[in-house]
Amino acid sequence: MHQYRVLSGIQPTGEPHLGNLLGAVRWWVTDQREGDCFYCVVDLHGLTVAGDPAERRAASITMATLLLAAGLDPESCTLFLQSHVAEHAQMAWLLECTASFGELRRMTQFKDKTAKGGEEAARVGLFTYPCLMAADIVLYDADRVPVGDDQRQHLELTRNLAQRFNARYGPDVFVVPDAQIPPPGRGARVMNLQEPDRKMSKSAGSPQGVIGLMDDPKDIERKVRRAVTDADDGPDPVRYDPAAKPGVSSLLELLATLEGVGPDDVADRYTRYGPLKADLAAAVVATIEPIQARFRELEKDPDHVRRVLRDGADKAGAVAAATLRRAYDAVGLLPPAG
Ligand code: AQP
Repeated sequence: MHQYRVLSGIQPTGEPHLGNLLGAVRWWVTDQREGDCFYCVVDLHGLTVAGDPAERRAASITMATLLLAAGLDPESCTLFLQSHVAEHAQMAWLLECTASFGELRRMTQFKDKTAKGGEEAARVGLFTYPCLMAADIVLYDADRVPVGDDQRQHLELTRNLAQRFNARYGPDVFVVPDAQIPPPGRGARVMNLQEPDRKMSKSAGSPQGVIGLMDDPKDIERKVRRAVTDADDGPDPVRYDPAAKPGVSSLLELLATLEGVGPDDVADRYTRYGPLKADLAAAVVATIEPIQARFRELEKDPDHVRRVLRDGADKAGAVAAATLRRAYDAVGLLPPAG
């Protein structure tokens, strides 16, 4: 019997990066041994931005393959594609009718993602996407949601929506989930190596500062070697001081996260940037290379990955259907005659 229920997801938009791995996916791998875990490639979320249909299809399979390569075991967790379980979109509507326009307007990710193109051109789905994310979570009665720090606000919204719904329609309709965010400096917010004030992202920021999980080891070494550091002040420039030295501090956080120690402990071992960068590059390559090797094996058999997703959707769909029916009954939607 599992102690707790987990739900988390990742968008198949762009190439996943070290931030996705350290902020979320590696926790998924750990949790699958103890929790009843549902992991979802959230392809519907990907529709909030433009994309080519053929590329979308390929990206979904690639992302699922990569998650298996990173260590998800279909015997220990349920891996599925969001669009294979129709209840996600249906539940999202209930939550759009629970959320207020004002609170969605306050979501910083919407503001960030519309900053460049403007609100006029933004898809409505980009605005309502936090309700779909909340639907993903409540459908599975998830107690825990392992995510990076950038999702903190969306998780808070999910909790508010679940509590509001329960207050209106019955105390036990939804489980109110907790965000499971890595501790600060331990992968919660991996920064872009070229822009240490901005998180590493699939879609924004300097590509030279993003370490992709499929990057060639030589590229990883180059990106780490060229990572922005701070002015070389004094005899011991390698200090952990995120406010005054954001560049070197984010490198220290990365190496610390990979080694499972504190950033100050890592800083104590170095007096110059060069050796720190060399060790960091080696640690990143050592983490990513086995994932890439498994990916190359798994991608030879895409039918296997599709079967994993089909079986996952069967299992996820049964749970989701029961929760949706419970929510429909609670709000007063008449069931079809039996
Ligand atoms: N830089 C990061 N550090 C730590 N965790 C991160 N995550 C994302 N970036 C970092 C976490 O990865 C999970 C999956 O993210 P997502 O695919 O849902 O997309 P996102 O959060 O919007 O991240 P991206 O990479 O910036 O994607 P795009 O560009 O597609 O929007 C989440 O748990 C997230 O917190």
